[in-house]
Amino acid sequence: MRVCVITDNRMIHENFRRLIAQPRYQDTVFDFFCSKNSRCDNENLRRQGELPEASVSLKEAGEEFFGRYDLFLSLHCKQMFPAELVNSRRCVNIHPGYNPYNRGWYPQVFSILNKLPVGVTIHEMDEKLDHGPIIVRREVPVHDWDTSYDVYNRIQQMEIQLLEEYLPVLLSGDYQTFVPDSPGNMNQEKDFQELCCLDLDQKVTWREAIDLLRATTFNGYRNAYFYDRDHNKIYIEVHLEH
Ligand code: 0FX
Repeated sequence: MRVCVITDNRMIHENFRRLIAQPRYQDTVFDFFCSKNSRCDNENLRRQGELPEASVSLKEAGEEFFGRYDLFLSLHCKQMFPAELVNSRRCVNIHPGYNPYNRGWYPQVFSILNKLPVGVTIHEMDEKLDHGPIIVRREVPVHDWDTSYDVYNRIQQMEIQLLEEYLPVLLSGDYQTFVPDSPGNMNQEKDFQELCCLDLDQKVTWREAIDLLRATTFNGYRNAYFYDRDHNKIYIEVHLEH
């Protein structure tokens, strides 16, 4: 069996490589790719070996490429899978969210704000974003003192755990799926950008203000900001202690 793995996330990439090194997967061939598109500036990470060396643009790749594989695995792949691919081959996505809630960009950010469940979903892919029959989904808790970073770390641990548990059946196809009752909701990158721009004159409760700050606090990223009187951009994050 030959599997095409596409990933743009170093943590999942590293852990998945470790997982498939187990003897039980030695008869399966895994080919790794990262995305080749404008969203991904993967050059440095590829050079350092943190992302796959080979890259692929699924929009440009045709039947010749698709036909090489029995299964496609999207492990945080930042490109849409084309209709011709999802409709002709088994394509499975692992998504850092609890479908169908807050599909799309940075689910934990939006779950901190709208209180919809968050977690991990492994699902078969269709033409819509983070959509398709669910193989397994598992929720992670969100505490009042969590930032986006805290919840994301919890989600990533859960992703590794679910991949360990489910990889054998993902390969064999021996699983049941279900379709959730509602299409849920979806967020895009621009929704996140809008959240980050704070309006100092907006009237909100303390609860809303703290939620917005913790939803945009993520170690290593400067997200939320406002403009001071001299039109300087001032970044802001929050520190919470339990
Ligand atoms: O790989 P990933 O964790 O996930 C994203 C989407 O959220 C997901 O729905 C999609 N299936 C996948 C292909 O791409 O994204 P990331 O590694 O770019 O970001 C991880 C976290 O970092 C994100 O949840 C929030 C935080 N972050 C990221 C950026 C780029 C920020 O707080 N600010 C940022 O500017």
